[in-house]
Amino acid sequence: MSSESPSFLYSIAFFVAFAIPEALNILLPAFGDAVTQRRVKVERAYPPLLLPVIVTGVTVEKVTSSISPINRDRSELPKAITHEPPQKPQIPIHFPAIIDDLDPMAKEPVRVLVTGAAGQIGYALVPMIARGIMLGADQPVILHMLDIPPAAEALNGVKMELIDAAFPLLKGVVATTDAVEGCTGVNVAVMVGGFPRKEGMERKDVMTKNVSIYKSQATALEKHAAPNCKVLVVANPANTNALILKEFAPSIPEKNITCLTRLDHNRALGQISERLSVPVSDVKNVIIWGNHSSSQYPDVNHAKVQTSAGEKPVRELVKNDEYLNGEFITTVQQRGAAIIKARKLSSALSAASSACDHIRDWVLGTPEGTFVSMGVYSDGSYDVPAGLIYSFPVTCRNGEWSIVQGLPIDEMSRKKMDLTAEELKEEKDLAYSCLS
Ligand code: NAX
Repeated sequence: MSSESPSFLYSIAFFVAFAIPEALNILLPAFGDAVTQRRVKVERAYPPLLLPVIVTGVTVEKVTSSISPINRDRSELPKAITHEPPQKPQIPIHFPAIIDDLDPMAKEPVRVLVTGAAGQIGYALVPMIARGIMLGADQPVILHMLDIPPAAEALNGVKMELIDAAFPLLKGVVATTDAVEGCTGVNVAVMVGGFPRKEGMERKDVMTKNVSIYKSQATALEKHAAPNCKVLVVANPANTNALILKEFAPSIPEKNITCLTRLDHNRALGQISERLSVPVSDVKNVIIWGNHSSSQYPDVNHAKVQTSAGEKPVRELVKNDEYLNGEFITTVQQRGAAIIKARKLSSALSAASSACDHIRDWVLGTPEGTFVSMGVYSDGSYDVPAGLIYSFPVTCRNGEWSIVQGLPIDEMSRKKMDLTAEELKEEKDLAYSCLS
């Protein structure tokens, strides 16, 4: 074999790339982990080099993007390579870190539907999704935007702006007024479109309009969305719209239909952060119980703050139960109205951001030891009537939420939780009366 021949050069390359690190891998376990990670990158970049690796007895579990982009939990991410027999525990490799510098767009795009996309929340939400705030900075998306015919021109304007923004993760935009086209193949549906209450309208009239919208969109989603599509209802009355959607899309698992109370949850975190002058990221585990309305119960009894001396209960740090049981609760309950008063428009950027938080945590999981609030189908936990869409504390893992169990509930909380459940029962009855 001449020193210029390709096979000679190939052998040298193989020796430097694998044989030396492999020897060190056996001798120095810590170095071995770094080698393993590096090798994954090399293999993805230069598949022909796999052959000599296999010849030397190394088993390759190829890193692929075949994990369903939705329902993927960080803990499920593949361990990229294992030696046979395994000599030492393998360190799970963070998937995005591996593909980042080689092929950041390797994943299949996820289709995300936003209804009411020409409205003000839609306008704030779609760029967040296209930037990766909802599903991650390495997750390509195709946006489906649905609105009604009178908003078609404005919707097209939003589409033009999305194109002009040249978002690298955005692989396509469907802008339509046809519910079937809008719902076809979607993996995530964020239902923002709805009929707002106008001056002089009875509650029942608004409910009738929204029931009919959610009934027909439920049917379109059930027939045309991707299997296991995750649904988040934002439009008000959010809990009851979600319930109607669930009723008219019986083949969509009830676990996949939720409503947004994360905005209220984030508002509660924000109030505690302001009160204690601590970063909002240091506050966790507030709870919104019940309806996304002024009857909701923002509860700090289980909330904690990260301090230099470890985690401390919010009540211990605030040292003012009168505030926490009074002004704090009404401020969170009335925050939407305060925004309207100040802006002459309802919350949009905070609603859009909270919708991203809701889906992100649902799909990618909540951090260890942290719970968040989601409007979900009640199974009777905490003696909340089963069959309502009620906001509970939840944790998320493997693309599924679970209600946090076993939190002690004091007498004041019980009353407030029952009150908001009562309102939801009335809304449910009203919605059903609109159907008949
Ligand atoms: P906008 O009035 O700005 O936008 C609503 C959009 O929905 C409009 O473009 C309208 O044409 C469209 N629409 C109406 N009927 C539709 C249908 N059948 N199919 C598709 N699109 C339809 O309202 P915006 O400020 O964006 O608020 C949207 C909804 O979010 C409202 O119902 C609002 O009450 C609700 N909110 C819910 C929050 C929550 O935390 N759950 C907080 C923010 C917000 O108040």
